[in-house]
Formats: sequence, C-alpha cells, structure tokens
Amino acid sequence: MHNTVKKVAAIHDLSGYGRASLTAIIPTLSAMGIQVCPLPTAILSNHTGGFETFSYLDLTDNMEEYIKHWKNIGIDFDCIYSGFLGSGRQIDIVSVFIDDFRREETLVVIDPVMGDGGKLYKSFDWNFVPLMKELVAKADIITPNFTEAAFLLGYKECPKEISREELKDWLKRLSEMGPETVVITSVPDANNSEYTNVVTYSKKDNHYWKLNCRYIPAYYPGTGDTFTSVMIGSLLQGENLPVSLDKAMQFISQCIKSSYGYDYPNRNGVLLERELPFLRTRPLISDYETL
Ligand code: PXL
Repeated sequence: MHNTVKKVAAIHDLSGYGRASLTAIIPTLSAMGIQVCPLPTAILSNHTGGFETFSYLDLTDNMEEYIKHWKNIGIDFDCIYSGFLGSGRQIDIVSVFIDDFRREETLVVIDPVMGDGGKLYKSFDWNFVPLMKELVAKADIITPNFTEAAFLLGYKECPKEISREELKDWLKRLSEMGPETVVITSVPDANNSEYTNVVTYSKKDNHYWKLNCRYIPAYYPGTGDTFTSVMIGSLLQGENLPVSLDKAMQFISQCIKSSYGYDYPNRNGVLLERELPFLRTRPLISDYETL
C-alpha cells in the first residue's frame, strides 16, 4: 500500500519564538496532513522582526553533512520549499539540493525573502539579489512580495503603485527568469487603496489571475511563511493554483483579523494555534478573477 502522506523538505531557519519560518511552516503544513522534513539553515532564539536582540547559530557548515545522510536514507520529496537564506553559500547549497533531490513531479517553491515595504531587510545587501535570482531560475513557483519582485527585476526602488499592464509585464518577466508560476503578494491596487492584492501568472496556460484582499493595517512577522505553506499544502492536496491562493489568502486574513482585536505586540506573530483547525476544512471559494 502506498504511503499517502506527502513530504516537504523545508529549508528555513528555526526561530524559537515569534511564529516565523519553521515554527509557522511545520504546524501549518502538518495541520493540512503534510509531513514537514526541516533542513534548518540557522537557529535563532527568536526572529528578527521587531525583537532588538537574538542569539544566532549559523548551521551552514552542518547542512551538507545533514543532506548527505538524507541521501543515504534515500528519502524523496513531493516538494522542496526554501525561504529566508542567510548567505551566498546557503544559496549554493540549496541549488545543489534541488539538483540532487528533484524528481519530475517534485514541486520546487522558492520564497525569495529579501525585503518588504520597499526596503531590503537589514541582514541583506544588494550583492545578495543576483544570487537569489539564480536560485529563482530553478523554481517551479516563486512567491516574492511586491518589494522583492521589484528587486528581482533589477529595480532598487519599489513603486508605490503599478498599472495592470505593467504588473502583467512584471509577472511575465519574472517567469522568463525560469519559474513556471510567479505569485506576487502585497501588490497595491491601482484603483482602490483599500486593497493589496495577490497576482499570479502561469506560463503553461498563459493565464494571469488576481485575488483581491482588503488591506488590514497590521504587520505580523511570519505571515508570508504561513501564506506560502497553505498554498503548498493545498496544491499538494490536488487543488488548482487560484483556489490554493484563495485558501492561503483567506486563512491569513482570518489569522490577522482574529489576532488584531487582542492587545499584544505584533512581533509575537498571529495567534496561529487558534486558527489551525480551520485548515482542515475546505473554505468556500471567495474571490478570484482574471487579471
Ligand atoms: O520569514 C520571516 C522570517 C524568517 N526568519 C527570520 C526572520 C523573519 C522575519 O522577521 O527574522 C530569522
């Protein structure tokens, strides 16, 4: 009898507090019935989004040895998913990992974490962007936010708004870098400032989709990791791309709305544990349309 539980190799840091990276990804995918096999890039006491201090243990030197044992065991993965990477060397290791572990049906998802709100994160400089561009070329799906999309395209500044035609051009140009599917999150809506949208382009069927999301004025670290995890979980369950993105967006909106009403520091992350049971159900499809 076939093992029906799908496996994801999750290449991210482990931040012990704050519900980002692996501490968001593992519970989210597990709740969706997917096995997560973490390949940790670093161990931090807590994520860096809003906490002034943190301990940091770089695991780059351990990664190759770790991967060697995975090869010896002979594991294969239904999905390889990488996010926050700390150095050019880690990018090289992930690149070789993809070459070694990818099978024809493996889904390779790269979240090119580099910045947000028009700025690079503090731990990155501009030399990192071309390295990330090389990794992105190997992905089936990339999930940059609006800022990261601009940086991948070679802009050093991110526009405040973008027309529909320009956005389609961005999606197409990003897909020409290699990925079959491009998903851009946190895109300002040119016609309605109350919305930040998710847009996507799929090369194979040459289709552009747009999902409208009402802007919520609160930023919680780690929501990008949860968003991409829900998308992956749903795709591995056999749903199509727009439905998977719709589910991811609904889930994140629900997490933010159910957290926002409580008075606690945003850096602690959304109250994920309260919402995880909802991932067990298939929500009603709410909103997606052709871009
Ligand atoms: O994806 C969010 C994230 C991941 N890893 C680290 C972080 C953050 C967000 O702040 O600090 C270390």
